Amino acid sequence: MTQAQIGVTGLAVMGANLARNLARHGHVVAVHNRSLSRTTKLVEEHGDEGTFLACETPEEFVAALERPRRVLIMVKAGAPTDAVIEEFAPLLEPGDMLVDGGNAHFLDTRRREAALRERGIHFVGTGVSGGEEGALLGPSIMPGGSKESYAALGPLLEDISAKVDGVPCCTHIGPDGAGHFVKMVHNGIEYADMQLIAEAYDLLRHGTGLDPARLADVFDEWNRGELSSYLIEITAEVLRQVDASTGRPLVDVIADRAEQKGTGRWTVQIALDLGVPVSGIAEAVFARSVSGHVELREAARGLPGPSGVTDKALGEEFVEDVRRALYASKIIAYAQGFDQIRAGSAEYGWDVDPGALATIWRGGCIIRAVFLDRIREAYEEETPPVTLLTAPLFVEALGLAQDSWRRVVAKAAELGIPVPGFSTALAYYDSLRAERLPAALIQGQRDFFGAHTYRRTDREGSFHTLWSGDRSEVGA
Ligand code: NBP
Repeated sequence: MTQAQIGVTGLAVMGANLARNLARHGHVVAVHNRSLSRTTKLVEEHGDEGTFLACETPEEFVAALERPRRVLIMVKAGAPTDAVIEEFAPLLEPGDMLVDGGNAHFLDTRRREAALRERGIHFVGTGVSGGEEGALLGPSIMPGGSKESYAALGPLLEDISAKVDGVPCCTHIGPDGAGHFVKMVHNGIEYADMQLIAEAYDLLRHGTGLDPARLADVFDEWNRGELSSYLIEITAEVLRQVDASTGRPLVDVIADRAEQKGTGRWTVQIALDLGVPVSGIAEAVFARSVSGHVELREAARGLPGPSGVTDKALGEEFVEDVRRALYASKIIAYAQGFDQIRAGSAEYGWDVDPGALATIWRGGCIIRAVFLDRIREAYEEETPPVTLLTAPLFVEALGLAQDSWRRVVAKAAELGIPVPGFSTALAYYDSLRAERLPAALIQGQRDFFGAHTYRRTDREGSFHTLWSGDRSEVGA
């Protein structure tokens, strides 16, 4: 009887497309779904793309797999994943692999991995990026879990992943929750990137009065340079789209309330726990929430602002300023995201290789961009930079962009156009390069009201000023 090299359970859009991708690459794939209709539909519609073994029950599904068994779970993240694990784990044997390709929280993945390890089962929390199309044609894949499981699973996953310059967009990220952690940060960076592009659009649309069709040309042009990326490419597509029912640009008809599924929020929550300033991602998450606060926005709509939002005097030079400001802000967002990955890796002992990560994000995923090659190069230097900002090629890029960046943020403030992403990126840049920060004053305030003590620049130790006494200083 033919045995399947891998099984996929959960055949909604992502699971079905991954199963098809595997089958199209010549792998025999066992397929299963809680409700049989999805299994039947997949085989009826795409059965000719490869060899699928359609299974009605978990028992039949497990029996169809060669050993060690590889089971890819593609169900809704959260309780459904636990339900599926509980259903399948008792049917598996030591050495088998349960791969969770859903968008799980990495702490859940750590919990599940530890519990299944006790039972001898490898649990492989795997980030998958690229949406439905990526799942079918080649996603970027970020598997965590044991090295042993990667040896058995990696070749299959590399096979179906996107390829850039012949290199698969899939690599072993690190133990337990590492894969889902980096996928979470990937999504956080995606939020920041999208927000920055949206701000660039807003500045050009409302600052200079360019219409969406003309702006589509601007983004197309940008897509031919250092900003070249999937997100810039689709921005041009969206801006060029005309609404069939009204004849207006589609972007003017879409309600301006951005939704979110939660991975951006997780990124920020975890960054707060790790003490990593990911202000670009945080502003992007908050900007989405501001957009959704309809009552607040309606209540505040009449508040005073500048008399006009359009400055017709702004021409091609401003367009170039915005392009440079976007590139500089993007460098900051990615630097912050990679910093969070470094902090997470240190906290959980994962030993994540940031250069390898930049390599597998070059294709397949939503943030795929030429820019990722620059990040890969930065980490390939003999002495990798502490922050991407100090990698020589980014020092040069930021140096070239910074005048434009400042002009754009100042102009946005003058015109009353909100640019939280651009502004926070510039503030982060200036904070890191500052000789002295006003944190010294904050330490003085803390010592004043709470005797929290402070350190001095000229001596070791902690000190306290007797604020309500004679204001002399004592050692703490
Ligand atoms: P959904 O997230 O919409 O999940 C639907 C699937 O989960 C169906 O197969 C459904 O079975 C199954 N399911 C549920 Br709901 N509860 C279950 C339970 N208790 N037991 C067994 N199966 C259960 O599917 P998706 O959009 O294909 O995404 C799958 C995973 O991939 C998610 O974790 C998602 O976050 C992640 N992801 C999605 C994307 C994307 O672009 N959509 C990208 C990357 C990752 P049923 O048919 O019987 O209801």
